Amino acid sequence: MRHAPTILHLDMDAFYASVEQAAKPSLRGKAVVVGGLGPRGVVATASYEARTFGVHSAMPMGQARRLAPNAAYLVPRFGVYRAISEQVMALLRELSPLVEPLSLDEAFVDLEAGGTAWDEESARLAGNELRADIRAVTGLTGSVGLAASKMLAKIASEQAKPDGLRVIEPGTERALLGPMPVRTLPGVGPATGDHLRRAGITTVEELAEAGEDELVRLLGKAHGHALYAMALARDDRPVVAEREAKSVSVEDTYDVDIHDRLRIGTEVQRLADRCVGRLRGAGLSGRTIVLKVRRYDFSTLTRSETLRGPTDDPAVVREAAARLLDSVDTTGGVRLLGVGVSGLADYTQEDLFAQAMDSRVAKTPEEVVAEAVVEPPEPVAPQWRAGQDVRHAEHGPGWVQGSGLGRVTVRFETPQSPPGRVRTFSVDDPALAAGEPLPLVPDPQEEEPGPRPGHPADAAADA
Ligand code: TTP
Ligand code: MG
Ligand code: MG
Repeated sequence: MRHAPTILHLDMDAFYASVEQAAKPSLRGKAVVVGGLGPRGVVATASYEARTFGVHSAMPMGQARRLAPNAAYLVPRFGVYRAISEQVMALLRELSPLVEPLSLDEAFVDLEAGGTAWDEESARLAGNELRADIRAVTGLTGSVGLAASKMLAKIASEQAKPDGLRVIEPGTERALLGPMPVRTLPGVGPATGDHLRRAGITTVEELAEAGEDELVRLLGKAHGHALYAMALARDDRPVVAEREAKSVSVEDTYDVDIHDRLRIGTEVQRLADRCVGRLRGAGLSGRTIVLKVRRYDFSTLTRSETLRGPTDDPAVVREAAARLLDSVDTTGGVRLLGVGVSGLADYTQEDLFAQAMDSRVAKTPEEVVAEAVVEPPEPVAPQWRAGQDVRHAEHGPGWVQGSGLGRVTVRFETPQSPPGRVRTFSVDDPALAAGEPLPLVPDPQEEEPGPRPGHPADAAADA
């Protein structure tokens, strides 16, 4: 392990909610909840103001509304979050070629590999400059953790939240980790956490005290061994730049094509178990389960299913693989079967991007590599959804504050305007149309913000 805190972990603060507050001046300093607004919707995230009411990610939306009835409830605008994520990742890549994104709002950076930092002082400086740059470019805050390992850098950024920076000095790691829950460690998902709790192990200290042999007995060789090392704060995992490398899969080719459907099913279950073994051994969990089938005629199919959150649970992977197999025609026989998990995280997080689809699975285009995959039909969205960008022919840009009973309420404000006024229209008012998201930070090339005579975007102001 290195001796200087030169692994940086960045995580944006209340990411989706902060973006919405930056875009919508009337929501700044207010309780904001972003998530699925349908009957089975869940909270994606809540602003820090909303968290004081107890609202948090993954909570059913109904419960959030009871806890914080006056909060603003908004649908996610993924396109905007993705664009800001790219700006943040670009700033990270200026610090080092070794940047490992974990999600839209989060990444590891190896500062030493980039020559940006070599000791505590230079690391701290780089972290502070990064935070300032992120604020200047995106208008948002992020928290930075610095440590000598990935595991501790992530813990440090969590402790720095919100809008902070924390350094964990090499040598102090074990004392810090000891009292923390086992779920703090990478590779301890809900399933492993339950398993350990039943064995009476709830803290990292108890994990270390249990000893390596006991952990291997409880969790198997690879996983037990890896977890024991983590409990002692030994974490040598490198920061890995390629996301593509982040999948784990196993496959078998059969000498004789298998025709028996039951036998194919058993083989898939066996492969799923082996795949989870590899996954756990690497201290990983993943969201996307992939099934590969090569048929007697060498035609090869891939089917995938993306779960709501990363898993390291063999039962979950087995079930998903079995569901995928159901959709594959194997008459004629198969000569190769494979099971893989991608969309990996080195920790387990209830990730609920999928809730917007109101189903337990969601497929995103790049994850579905199959010929002839049948996409679920697009849900018929209500015309106006709270949080959505709109533009009115006369009043200009705004966002939907609410709709119902044939009316839609729009607040007319932009990221650079003061809090705006609300107006109500008929839902089919021809002057109202879906709008484009506006940049959170004004383009530095542009002059003072304000009406630009003759500029089409400001026609309303001129009128
Ligand atoms: P997080 O970084 O876990 O949370 P956060 O950025 O909202 O708040 P914090 O300051 O504690 O980091 O997740 C980043 C985004 O991912 C979050 O804004 C919304 C989305 N997300 C979900 O959609 N579902 C989830 O369960 C979680 C945890 C996050
Ligand atoms: Mg975050
Ligand atoms: Mg995050």
